[in-house]
Amino acid sequence: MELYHNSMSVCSQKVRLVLREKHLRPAEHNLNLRAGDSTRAEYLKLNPNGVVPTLVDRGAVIVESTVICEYLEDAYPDPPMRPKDMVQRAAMRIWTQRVDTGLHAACGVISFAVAFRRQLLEQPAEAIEQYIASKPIPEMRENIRQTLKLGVQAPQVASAVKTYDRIIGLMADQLDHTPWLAGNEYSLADVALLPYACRLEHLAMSWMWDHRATVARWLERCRTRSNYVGIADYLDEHYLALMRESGESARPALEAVLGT
Ligand SMILES: N[C@@H](CCC(=O)N[C@@H](CS)C(=O)NCC(=O)O)C(=O)O
Repeated sequence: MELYHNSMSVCSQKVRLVLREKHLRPAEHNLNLRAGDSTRAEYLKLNPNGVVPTLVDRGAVIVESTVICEYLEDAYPDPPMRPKDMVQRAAMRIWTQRVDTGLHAACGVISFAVAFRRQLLEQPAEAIEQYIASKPIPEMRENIRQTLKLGVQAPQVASAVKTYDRIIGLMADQLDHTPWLAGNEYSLADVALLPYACRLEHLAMSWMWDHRATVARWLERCRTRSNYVGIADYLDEHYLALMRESGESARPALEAVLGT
């Protein structure tokens, strides 16, 4: 089994949480996204969107982190990470869908506008253009262009912060009643949301759940599980410092979006 991933990428963290839960240790290819590793011709043959993660197992290439997690659950069902109860299983899939249809894009916009744009702005104009042009997904190119120019004042940022806030609100509504997002069992729903909560924490944005205590407690519960090494063992101090510092300076603008 081989995993193409990146240390701090949220989608890679999600897959590594599942791998560690199931005690699977694939050969790892840690791609440097800033150096363009994910858009090189060889890698595009595996993942035409030029993104991580990609799993190769028994000769099969699997892309899309949610699909990879479900594949791992089917192929390596022990320990189970889907609730036994059909209704809770449906609830689990609503959570993973929320990530795929809104939260992931919101996370990308916020992370780039607040922190990662600073890395790109250090590059010469030609290298910046080359980096943007190498992205196969048009929406990604447009978001990078806008947030590079306008930072947290880009229109995409306000809507991304609102998306995040709405989903954290939904998490709190659920976690007020059950310990885990899909009900009483830890599942792929918790795995799907955890990297996105950690990302906000790294960006010094945990103020978003200051008034939602059950979300903070859920996060602590997730962190005490042994599979959390799928995130913890890959944290990069340099990135963490950049995210924390830029998140602290962006806080007033981000809070203003929510009127707090
Ligand atoms: N829907 C995809 C999204 C993958 C994605 O956007 N991955 C990001 C990292 S989390 C990436 O590779 N971005 C390329 C870049 O930042 O250059 C999935 O869930 O696998």
